[in-house]
Parts: sequence; C-alpha cells; structure tokens
Amino acid sequence: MIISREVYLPKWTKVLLIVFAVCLVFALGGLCILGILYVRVSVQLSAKKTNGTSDLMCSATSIRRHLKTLCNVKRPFTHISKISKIKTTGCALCAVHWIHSGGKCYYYSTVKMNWTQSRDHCVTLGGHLVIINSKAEQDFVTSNVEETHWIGLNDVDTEGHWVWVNNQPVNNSVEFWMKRENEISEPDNWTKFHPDGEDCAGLGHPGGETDFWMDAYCFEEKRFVCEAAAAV
Ligand SMILES: [Ca+2]
Ligand SMILES: [Ca+2]
Repeated sequence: MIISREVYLPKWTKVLLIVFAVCLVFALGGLCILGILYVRVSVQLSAKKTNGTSDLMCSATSIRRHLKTLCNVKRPFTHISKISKIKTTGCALCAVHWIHSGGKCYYYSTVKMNWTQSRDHCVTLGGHLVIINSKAEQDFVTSNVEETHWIGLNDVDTEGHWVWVNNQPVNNSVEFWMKRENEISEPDNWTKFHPDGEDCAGLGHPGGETDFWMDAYCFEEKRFVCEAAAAV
C-alpha cells in the first residue's frame, strides 16, 4: 500500500527559488548584452584595422608619388652622373663618359671623324674640340690617349696663323708642336699627299707619339678630344 504525501516547501525556500529565477533571467540578459557589446567592439576594431591598413596604403602611395616626383625632377639631370671633388669650388659635375680635370670635362671619342665633323660633334655634345691653355692641360689631355686625336686648332683661314676653335690664336709661350732636330719641325704643312697642305692639328700622328701637336690633313679621320666647362 502506497501512501502519497504532499510535499510542502518552506516559504523561505520559495522566495529563494524566485530570487534565483530572477537572477538567472538577469544573468542571461547580461550575457546577451555582453555578446552584443563583444560583436560591436569586434566590428569597431575590425574597422579600425581596415582604416589603419588603408592609411598605410595611402602612406605608401604618397611615398611612391613623392618618389616619382623626385625622379621626374632628377630626370633632366640624368646626363650628369659623375661627381668629382675639386679643391676650391666644391663639386664639379661632368656628363656620362666625360672625365673631370681642373674644373673642366673632357670627352675622348671612340669613333673617328675628319676635323670638321669632330668639331661639330663636340658642339652637339655640349662642348667644343679641346683648347689647350697650359702645360698641365696638355699633360692631362695626352695622358689619356694612345693614338692620334684631333684637337681644336687649325690654320684653315690663313696659312701659318693657328687659331683655336674659339678664334683665339695660339699663345706662343704655351705651344707643344713636335720639334725635330736637323729637320723641319711641326707644323710643316706637308703637301706630299695634298697640295693644300696640312691645316688641322692633332696629338701625334697615326704611327707616332701622341705627346705633341702635329698638323695633318683635315680630311683624315681620327679620334678627337672634346672639352666642356664642368657644372659646379
Ligand atoms: Ca697649314
Ligand atoms: Ca705636319
């Protein structure tokens, strides 16, 4: 025989259960709120991260733009590549393939031309056929040649009156014509192979030393030396 008994909870237990239920509801509500806040914060952090990346990309783009601007500014000077120290005036600039010495730039051609073509070619390169004004310049110019080269000196207009390409006559105290003992020295205006003689000057001749000046036929093709002022 089963005897059923009705269970009666104390009143304070009911109150506790009600309080517990209420707390549970608030706890669930709080979790929901925390969840929502978490999602919002995550979205905001993600947005900031994206903005930061965007800022970096903008910075990189800006740097690239500035570099491009600098490159564009530099482009007009790309023909100037050599920077040489000189004692009194700071830095001297010579174009590519030109050599600096004493505040001037020198270009030694790799091709051969007649004297007139050589003169004109130096002008197209921004200079002129070399004008030698001193022993030091003569020594420098000849130190870089191993075969005959044209220089900017001729007596085309008046035989025996040698002038540089700037129309200045040769300074008799600064001349380096080849001297021969017991023979005619240079310039000898040799006419054996051309009746008009030799009216253009070069360093040496095809088969000889290059340390001295010799007159030669202007139509001969030789390498040549150009000169230009260095940019300072
Ligand atoms: Ca002559
Ligand atoms: Ca000669």
